[in-house]
Amino acid sequence: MARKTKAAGAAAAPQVDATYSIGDLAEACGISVDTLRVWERRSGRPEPVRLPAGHRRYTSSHVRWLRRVATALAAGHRAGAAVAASEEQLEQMIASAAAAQVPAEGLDPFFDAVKTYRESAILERLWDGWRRLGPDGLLEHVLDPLLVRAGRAWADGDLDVRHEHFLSDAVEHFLRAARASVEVRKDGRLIVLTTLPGEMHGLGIQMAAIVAARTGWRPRVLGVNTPLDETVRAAGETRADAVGISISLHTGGVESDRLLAGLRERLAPEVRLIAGGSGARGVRRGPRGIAYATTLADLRRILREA
Ligand code: B12
Repeated sequence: MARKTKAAGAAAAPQVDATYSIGDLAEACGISVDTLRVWERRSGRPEPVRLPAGHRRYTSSHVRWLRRVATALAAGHRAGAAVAASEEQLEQMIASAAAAQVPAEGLDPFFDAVKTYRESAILERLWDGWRRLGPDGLLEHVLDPLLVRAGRAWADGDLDVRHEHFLSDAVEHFLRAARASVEVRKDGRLIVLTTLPGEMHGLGIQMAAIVAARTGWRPRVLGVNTPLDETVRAAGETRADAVGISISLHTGGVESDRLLAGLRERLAPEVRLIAGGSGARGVRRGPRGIAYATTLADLRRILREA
């Protein structure tokens, strides 16, 4: 991964894609216009760009920033603190919510194993968690915080790209093996799992596939970065009942909303479209006809009720 670019709670230069009215911004972030106005009055953020005629406009970086504020709120942080936070602090707020769930023995042994390239130690530890905490507990209380912390450690320079790639590969290895160990009902309903074009984060769909299989559904995983038409064709060919899309913090935003809306339009109306992942978080009002799953527990509920 490369270093982060600057995100914006402040106004961007007027010539930079300043295309959102406050209503558009509210719609894109799932935060009401009234709330946005209160925040701006109290803290000066989001600071709009002023057009020559005096109109206030917002940019896609405002959208991205506000969605992360919404994520921090969803994790239980106060609005005043989240809105005033620097980008780094906001990341920490989001990450600390997951870290609070970490089991007593902590995550350090994973990082020791990563830095010494001991894949078997990582896998043994994950299988041990699978047995002790159960699949749902392992996914939620170990893997989720582990990956959040890995992202944090990378951003802080405590984990190098090679180590982070090594960890991702070991986790993927584990998730595939774990899914193979779950008995899949032959008559279960079918869900196609993939990511949008441009999205390379694929561990979310591997996790969602385990949850689906354990809920009695048959998962079909297409991997990452799938063109919309290919996803639509796969859904038709498998006669899928649902399509699940994972959206990372990196790609979540207006463009992924646009792609999701396009996918919704092209899928047969009876096929459910479910979006999950931290990039889909905080969106309370995304494009129509899409169920947003903030957590794997949400996915379980949606699949059981479907
Ligand atoms: C591993 C990783 C990678 C790996 C992915 C490998 C792989 N096989 O997937 C690689 C190296 C490819 C990668 C690349 C990049 N990454 Co990266 N990556 C991560 C890391 C550490 C983990 C991602 C992950 O798998 N998380 C676990 C997922 C599953 O968690 P989740 O999204 O919260 O989802 C949960 C639920 O919502 C649910 N869920 C997930 N999916 C779904 C789907 C459905 C249908 C449902 C119902 C539920 C559901 O399950 C999860 C568990 O509860 C994160 C750190 C983090 N905080 O996530 C950074 C992170 C996402 N990456 C980041 C960045 C910047 C990048 C790059 C831009 C770096 C670069 N310049 O190359 C690229 C972008 C690639 C791209 N175009 O997508 C940033 C994004 C920051 C931001 N806010 O924009 C993060 C947050 C790291 C950080 N702290 O800065 N990355």
